[in-house]
Amino acid sequence: MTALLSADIVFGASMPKYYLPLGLQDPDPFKMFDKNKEMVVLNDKPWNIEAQAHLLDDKVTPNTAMFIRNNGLIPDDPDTASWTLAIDGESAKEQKSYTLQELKSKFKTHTYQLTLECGGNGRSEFDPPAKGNQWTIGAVSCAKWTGVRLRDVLEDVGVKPDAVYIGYHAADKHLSQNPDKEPISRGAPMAKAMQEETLLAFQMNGADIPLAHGYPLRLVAGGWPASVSGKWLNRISIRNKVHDGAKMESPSYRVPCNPVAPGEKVKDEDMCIIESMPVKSLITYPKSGAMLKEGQSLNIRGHAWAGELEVAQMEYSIDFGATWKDCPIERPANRLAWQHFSARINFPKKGYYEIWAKATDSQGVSQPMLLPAWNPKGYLNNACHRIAVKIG
Ligand SMILES: Nc1nc2c(c(=O)[nH]1)N[C@H]1C(S)=C(S)[C@@H](COP(=O)(O)O)O[C@H]1N2
Ligand SMILES: [Mo]
Repeated sequence: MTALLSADIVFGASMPKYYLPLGLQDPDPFKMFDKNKEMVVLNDKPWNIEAQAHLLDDKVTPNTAMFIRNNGLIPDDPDTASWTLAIDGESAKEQKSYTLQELKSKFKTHTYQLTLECGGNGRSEFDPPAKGNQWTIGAVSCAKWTGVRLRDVLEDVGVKPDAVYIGYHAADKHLSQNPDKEPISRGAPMAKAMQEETLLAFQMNGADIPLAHGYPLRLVAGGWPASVSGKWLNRISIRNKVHDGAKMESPSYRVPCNPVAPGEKVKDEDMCIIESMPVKSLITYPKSGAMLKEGQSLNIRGHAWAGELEVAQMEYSIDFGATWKDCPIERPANRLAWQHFSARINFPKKGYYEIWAKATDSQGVSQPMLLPAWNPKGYLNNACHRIAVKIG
C-alpha cells in the first residue's frame, strides 16, 4: 500500500485491517460496481445505491441498474477454490460443508427470475420520517438467478422434524471492524426455505454474481424483503427456533402487528417480522417529466409484482385517481418474477398530467394511492408510482 500511495502510512499500525485508505479509493462507484451513471448513491459507508424508475425498464434487470444495499463492508474478492458453505444448527441431522464445485456438481441447477425488493424501499416518503437509507422507488430488481435449490442441500444434510427457521451467515464485515459482530444474519421460516424457487445462487443473468451482489454464493428468496437474500454466504443454520442473528431482533425488518397512528411509539414485542412483500408497480417508461405534442398518444410501460402472489389486475389513472382504466398485464416468467404492463394513453387536451399506476394482487388487495400505514422503521411503502407528463 505504501508503494501505491508513494508515501509512508505513518500511523499504519493503527489502521483497521480491512480499511482502504481514502487515497486509494476509487472515487467513482459507477465504475467500481459497473452501474449506470444515473444510479443514485445514498450512502458510501456502507455502499447503498438505488436505481431511478426509467433505469429499470428492462424485463430482466441488468447489473448496471440493480440497487446495492449493504449493511457492512463488502468482503475482499474471495478465493473461490477454498470457499465452503457449511450447514449446521440444532435442527440439522449432521453438519456438512460443501465447496462451490460440490454444490454445482452434486445438485441440479435451476434458473428463475426473482423479484428482490428492499423492505425499506419507499421509506423517504413517510412522515414522521424514519431513520435509515432514504430509498425512493429504486430498491427493487428482477434479475435471473441460477443456482441450486436450498431445499436440495438441506435435504442432503437432513432436517430434523423440529426445524423452524434457517439463518444465514456471510463473509461481509461489520462497520465497526469487530470480527465478532456480523452486519446482518437473517433468514426465513422452513416453508420459505423449502420452496422450489429459493436458491443458493452462484450466477446472476448468466454470469458470476458481481462481488457487490454476493459473489460467490448468495441466497435468493424472491418476493420477501431482500434482506432475507443473504449475500456472500458461508454458513446456513437450520434452527429449532426463529433465527436470532443480527437484524432479526425487533424492530429490524418488522412492522407493527396492529396498525398504529403516525409517530406512535410501538413496543418491540408488538412488532412482527415482515414476510411476503405487498403488491406494487413501477412505470419505467417514459421518464417522469416527458413532454408531448397535443394530440400525440403515449405508450407507457412498467412492471408489477406482489410478493408471494401474482398481480391479477393493472390500472392507470390520468386524473389523480378519480377514474381508472385497465391495462394489460403479462403473466410472470415464473412464480415470484415481476410482470410487465403497457398501455396507450390519449390525453383530452393541453396541460399538466400525472399518470398513476395501480396493481391489484390475486387476493384483491390493491396499492394505496398515496401512502400505506405509517410504521416506525419506514418499511413497505407500496404507494402508487406517479409520473408527470406535459402536453402542448
Ligand atoms: N451478507 C449480506 N447479505 C445481505 C445484505 C448485507 O448487508 N450483507 N443486505 C441485505 C439487504 S437489506 C438487501 S435489501 C439485499 C440487497 O441485495 P443487492 O445489494 O444485491 O441488491 O441484500 C441483503 N443481503
Ligand atoms: Mo434491505
